[in-house]
Amino acid sequence: MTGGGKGDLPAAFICTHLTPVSALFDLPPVAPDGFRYQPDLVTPEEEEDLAQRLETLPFEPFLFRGYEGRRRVISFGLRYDFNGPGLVTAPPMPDWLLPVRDRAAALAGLPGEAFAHVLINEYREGAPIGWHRDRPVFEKVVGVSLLAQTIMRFRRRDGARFQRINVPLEPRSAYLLDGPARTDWEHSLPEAKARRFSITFRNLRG
Ligand SMILES: O=C(O)CCC(=O)C(=O)O
Repeated sequence: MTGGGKGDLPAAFICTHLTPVSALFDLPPVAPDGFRYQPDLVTPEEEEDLAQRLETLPFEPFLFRGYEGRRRVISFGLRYDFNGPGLVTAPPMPDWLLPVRDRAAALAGLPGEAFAHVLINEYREGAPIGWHRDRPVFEKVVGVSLLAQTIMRFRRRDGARFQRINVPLEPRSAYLLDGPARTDWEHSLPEAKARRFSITFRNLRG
């Protein structure tokens, strides 16, 4: 790394190593603690290639205890079944996902193989994801965004009110949910304005 100003630093470094401006001026935080953002985890060429491969997968509607969500999903490695058994075995991760998995794992400070589970979400226009925290059986989550921009909304109860933070997610970026961002805050996404895929990797809590 060259010794230039802050503009030379990768965004992920800035997020973790510099005092946020919000802390200096008593502004609301820009992201919950434990959230990390990495722009351009994949190149535009990789995004196109991944999107073409994802098109061919047999996505199914997300089912949650009799409720059918508008997003469609597919899992590899392990699958979390919300309709009874919980964690079950899923088909192995395809080879073409492994380079992205390894980069996602590096963002979480993990070896690639630690991400034993991937859930791929397909949001067609109008499909949201509601308020939730990921299942406690999982530890860290890294999500890779493809095709469309969205906003990750966070909320945390603060007495009778909610504290809220919105974080934009750009296509080809990745985010890490760890620490309080993972366990204290719920997250959701608004209805998609255009088709978006997210590739979300998770490791098992030790
Ligand atoms: O699409 C996203 O990036 C969010 C995915 C998510 O929250 C989940 O799969 O639980």
